[in-house]
Amino acid sequence: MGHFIIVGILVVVMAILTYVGLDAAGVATQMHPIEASLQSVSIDWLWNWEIMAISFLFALIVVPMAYSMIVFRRKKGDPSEGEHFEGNTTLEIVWTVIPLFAVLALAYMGSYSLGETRRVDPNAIVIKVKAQQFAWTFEYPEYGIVSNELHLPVDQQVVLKMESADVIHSFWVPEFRVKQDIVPGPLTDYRITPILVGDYKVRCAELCGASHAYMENNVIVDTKADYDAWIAEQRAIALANQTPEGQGKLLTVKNGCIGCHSVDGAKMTGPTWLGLFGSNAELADGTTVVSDEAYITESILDPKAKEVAGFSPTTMPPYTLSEVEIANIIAYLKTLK
Ligand code: HEC
Ligand SMILES: [Cu+2]
Repeated sequence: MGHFIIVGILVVVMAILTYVGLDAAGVATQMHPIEASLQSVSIDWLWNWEIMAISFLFALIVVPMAYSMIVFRRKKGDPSEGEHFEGNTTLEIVWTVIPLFAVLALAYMGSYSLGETRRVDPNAIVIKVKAQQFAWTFEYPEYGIVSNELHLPVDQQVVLKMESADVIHSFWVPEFRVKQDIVPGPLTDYRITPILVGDYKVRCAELCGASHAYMENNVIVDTKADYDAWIAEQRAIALANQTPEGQGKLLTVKNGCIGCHSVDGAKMTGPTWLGLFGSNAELADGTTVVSDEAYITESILDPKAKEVAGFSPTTMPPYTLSEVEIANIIAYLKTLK
């Protein structure tokens, strides 16, 4: 009996030390970024319980093993065999029933946490998310707004209706914890209830091609007042954008062009659009061509036709846009001087 008491105490001490050690190493709690959504709270709760269970199970295995090896090791000059056992029914029942309850408890906690992260609020705001190589686009159908920044009001559930234009992408804001793949074809629902005002980033968590690493956009959790102000501002912009230039600009956001092209002279995956119209484009074969309507139209419909020096023509996908849409984009490009 004495051995059991000693081992029992050692297991408890070891379990606590393991947990404290894991925590100090950042595994238990500090490993996570801040909790910025309601969903992250139940996920972190489950995580923490699992780290505690792991610490205890580790102690439960390692302590009796080490204790037996030290305390019951063979004495000097004792050549006898160990005692022979023919099974122990009590022990077998105990080590079947206890793990059974442990697994059931974990299953319950897992389902509970999953249920919490999927809890549906009927008043959730609907926002459409489009993922494509290599940009995110956010549409607020209620207001006719399209944006490449995702603004969310704090303490209000939003349901993101997500779709992919090409390959598999994955929506991931680490501070929100929950992550959701976006597969071409079906619309995928994803619910978040932000609880902390701040600036975050969504990044694509599914390797989706050459510029996958740049597929990140700003996610801003606003106070209710700031959110309303942003919506009003964006609606005003959307109204002003009824012009061809405005429509063209919107198209470059909607189609993800600005994921590869800057409008301020910065070099990204593709050439900048600043001063593009009317300039001489230097091609990889050493010739130059004037960037007029015909050249730009060709560049959009068939990017491989002419290769701009210093860029790979294979990175830009060919687009099927109507004549009017292309005219609008060109009208917008003309404004970028
Ligand atoms: C995946 C990145 C990517 C996306 C998305 C993209 N482009 Fe490009 N674009 C490029 C690259 C790289 C080049 C240069 C190589 C070439 O000539 O094809 C280029 C070239 C161009 C050119 C010729 C530029 C010059 O300097 O001569 C135009 C015009 C253009 N793109 C317009 C668009 C439009 C409009 C869209 C959206 C409808 C778009 N691009 C989307 C990568 C991209
Ligand atoms: Cu992606």
